[in-house]
Amino acid sequence: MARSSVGMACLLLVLCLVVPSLATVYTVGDTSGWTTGVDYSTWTNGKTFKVGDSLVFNYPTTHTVEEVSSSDYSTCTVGNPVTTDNSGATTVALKTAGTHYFICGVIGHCGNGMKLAVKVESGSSTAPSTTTTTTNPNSSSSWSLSPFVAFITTWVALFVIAIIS
Ligand SMILES: [Cu+2]
Repeated sequence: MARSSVGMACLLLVLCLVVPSLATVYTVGDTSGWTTGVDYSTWTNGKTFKVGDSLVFNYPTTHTVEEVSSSDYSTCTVGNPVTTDNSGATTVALKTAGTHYFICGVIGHCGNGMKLAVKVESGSSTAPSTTTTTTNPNSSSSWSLSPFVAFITTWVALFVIAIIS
């Protein structure tokens, strides 16, 4: 009996450690991908981006993905990127909080809508202040338990198991 309790406790512990680390992967523009004529500010509406999430840009190689400064984003200035890629499938890990700016490096494309600003929140914040927390089918936000909650849950579970056995 004691052995099965320990096994159960270990299983719960593993679950509680794994679940919060599941990060959301966002496909930019969803089925439209990364292209001209899409309003990416509409696409970001209602989405809460957190540190650890990532963006996937899918596009024909006639486009590029460049992370740029906020001023280059505003003015659609190409040729001065922080990072650039033209592989056709670019995954960008959102590693830091703050707003990240992406444009297409092909002249004229940024002006035609290929500009994306993503506001990234630190992973520890659970209550987004401005974004409405409507249920979004595209994001698995229900999985993003904070590590602290997981930690407490784990120890409560262990305590209960200890009492029962
Ligand atoms: Cu382009």
